[in-house]
Amino acid sequence: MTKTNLIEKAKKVLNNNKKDKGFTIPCEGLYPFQWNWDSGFIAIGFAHYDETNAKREVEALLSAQWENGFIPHIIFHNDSDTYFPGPDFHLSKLHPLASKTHRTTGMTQPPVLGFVLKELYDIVDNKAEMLSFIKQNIDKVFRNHKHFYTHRDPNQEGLVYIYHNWESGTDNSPIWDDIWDTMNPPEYKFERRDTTHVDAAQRPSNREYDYYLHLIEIAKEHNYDDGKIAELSPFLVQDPLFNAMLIKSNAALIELYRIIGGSEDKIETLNKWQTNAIARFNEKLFNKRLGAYVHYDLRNEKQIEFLSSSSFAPIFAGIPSNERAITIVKTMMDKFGGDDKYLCASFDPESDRFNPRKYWRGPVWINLNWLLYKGLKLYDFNDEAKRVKEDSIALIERYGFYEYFDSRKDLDESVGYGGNNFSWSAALLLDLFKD
Ligand code: 9WN
Repeated sequence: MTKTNLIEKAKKVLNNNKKDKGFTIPCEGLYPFQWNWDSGFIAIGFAHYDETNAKREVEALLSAQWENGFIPHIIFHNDSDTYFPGPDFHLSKLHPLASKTHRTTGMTQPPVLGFVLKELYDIVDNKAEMLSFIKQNIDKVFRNHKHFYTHRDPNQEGLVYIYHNWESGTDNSPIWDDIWDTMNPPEYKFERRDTTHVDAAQRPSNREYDYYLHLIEIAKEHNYDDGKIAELSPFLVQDPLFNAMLIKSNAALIELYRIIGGSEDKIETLNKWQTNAIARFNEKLFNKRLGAYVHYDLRNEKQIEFLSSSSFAPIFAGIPSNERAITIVKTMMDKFGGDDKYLCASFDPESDRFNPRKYWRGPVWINLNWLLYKGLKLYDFNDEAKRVKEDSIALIERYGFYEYFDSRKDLDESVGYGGNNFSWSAALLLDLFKD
């Protein structure tokens, strides 16, 4: 397929997934609502050819922001019975400060909006118009960060926690397996919808869903109160991907406030958060033996010693020193980057927990590749960046706009898995082509 054809196809995927209310679904059937970090990546894609849609995407997400600054992970703008669990399970209204206009979940996702605003500004030609849009919305993102640092950092150490694997965005990563072992939830009766769209072998198991639902039940019992969740949730994790997204977004807000002018107090606050966050991140989340960053289990007070694509994501936010970045990239290339593999598997291909077909237990995801590509360029690893970019394009060109892909090369079958016509694969391909 020529580059032009691929670009036209990508736009078609995005346009078809766009809904009248201004938001874009990740893909038909499997994910029929608005998802938080998906929308950020989708807005970047739209910015390359339709600025209005890029702005509407961000506005649709922010329209459901809670009164305390929290931005939820799913916005149920519409009804649909093709997804479980829906709004009646999540019941966001239990929280006194939840959105009064939108039904949402009571959890969030990696906070990409800050750096997405900066990307939109960098991409478009009409900077003045985009800056006026950013001016109208930037304080909402600042309030969101304030919420994180006030309510999700119980030890006031600069790193925020997630209380659910769905908040990480890397839902069934083997990283969580040891946490599941500390829990014993009931066997819930529920009807899975995802496995009516996608082969069950590519999705989490029913038992895993019990854990997922149980964590929500605990949060609901306490009306989604952050303090109670910090005290009681068996899942309390400082995630390197999540915190790297927040740090990158802090940096973007600082730059944007500087361009706008007149918000010295906010810049000062952001700088304080940023200095603490980066120092603590490097101290607490780096694992020397593995040569990369890892997750920290805050409930059980220990590092979770496994490599995943999240282990390398901090390069996107400029978190490691140049010296440490060399170590991290070496780990990535040695373990994930052999000639027989596409970069970058979502989990350590050398681990016995690796499963190349199952969701976040091994497959390649385009959004993580995009973050790694940008991070590699930031540190001048230009050959490695080129490799990640070429692998991402090759996978989509050969197999289609899938949700995730097998990292093993030369298989005699399609290696595109999960949902097809997946929005962020299309959106980020547009961005990779423009770069
Ligand atoms: C739960 C929408 C989302 C992505 C996540 C991905 C998957 C949902 C699910 O789909 O998660 O949020 O039901 O499996 O893991 O990263 O945002 O595309």
